[in-house]
Amino acid sequence: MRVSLRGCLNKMGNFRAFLNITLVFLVFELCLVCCDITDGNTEHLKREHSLTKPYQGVGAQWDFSGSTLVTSSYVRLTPDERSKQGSIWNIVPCYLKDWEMHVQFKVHGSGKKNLHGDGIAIWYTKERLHPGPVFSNNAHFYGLAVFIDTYSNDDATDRSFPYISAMVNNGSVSYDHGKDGRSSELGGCSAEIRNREHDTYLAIRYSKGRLTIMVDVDDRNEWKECIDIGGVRLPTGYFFGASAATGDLSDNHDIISMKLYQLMVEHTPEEENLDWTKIEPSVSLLKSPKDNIDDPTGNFRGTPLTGWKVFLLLLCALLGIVVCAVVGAVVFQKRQERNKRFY
Ligand SMILES: *[C@@H]1O[C@H](CO)[C@@H](O)[C@H](O)[C@H]1NC(C)=O
Ligand SMILES: [Ca+2]
Repeated sequence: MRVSLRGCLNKMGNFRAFLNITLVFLVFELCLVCCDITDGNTEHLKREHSLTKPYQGVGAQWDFSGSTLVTSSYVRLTPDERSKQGSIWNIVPCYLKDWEMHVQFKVHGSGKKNLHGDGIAIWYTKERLHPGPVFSNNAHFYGLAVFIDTYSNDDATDRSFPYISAMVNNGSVSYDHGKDGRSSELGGCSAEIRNREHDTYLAIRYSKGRLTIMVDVDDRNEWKECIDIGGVRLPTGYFFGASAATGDLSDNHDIISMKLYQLMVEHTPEEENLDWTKIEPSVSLLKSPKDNIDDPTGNFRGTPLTGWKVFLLLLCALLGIVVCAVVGAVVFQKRQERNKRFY
């Protein structure tokens, strides 16, 4: 009798170990599934600020101006011809505090090395459809500009082109086209984006005062950091746009897509209560612009653990605990019953 009781208890022990392992796996799988949902990020895509193939019905959300030509597979800001200027502008102002813009683009043409230009600019500005000399847009702009500059206007330059750079302006500074904007740039990097067989991408992330620009131009499906600086202040209520220009030299400047994602980031109540539309575009440069990368005011590196993710993780944990409790209770009850039978 005693022996068989111990045998039974041993079996119960094995069964519990098995159950425990199963449970751990179950909870693990559950968390994986939960996490997958947010990693896809698709639920944060903001259609009203995005431009995607085949561009049907986007006329309600985007203005196309100048030489811009819309086909079903690309939006061509300029053809590979001299003295063309084209732009596209989102009609809907953006009131998101934290966002990430993914731009899929293609710059291509028949020009040989260094005989092509001028490039594309991506904008987040107060004004829209305001023509000027900076990649066909206004030089005294308010807001953020990211330049994909394919032609080196400054002969003395030591950097290799195409060159990607960023600038924040409050209307007081003029982009110096002759110097490729060097005096006003916040940072930049060279990127071989022209006449590539594969697609090229640029990502602009603005969150908690941190501006991060990443490129994916080598067809490896991974972002490479180009610019990452803190202390950047941009208001809400500005407009996204893209523009391009050709001069004596030219290229096809194509936008394939612009996708805006909302980033789920917590803000303090004080931050929430501010009127974000009143913010003056500025950058607090603690050191020289390029050394500004370790500014502690922004903490937005890598994949953020967004509010949504935290919620899902907590939900997973809670589900795990509930499942554990229920199974534990059932096992306990079964065991009590068996024990009763033996005594
Ligand atoms: C605009 O920027 C310039 C230079 O960065 C600065 O001197 C000026 O104070 C700014 N103006 C406002 C209104 O913030
Ligand atoms: Ca240039």
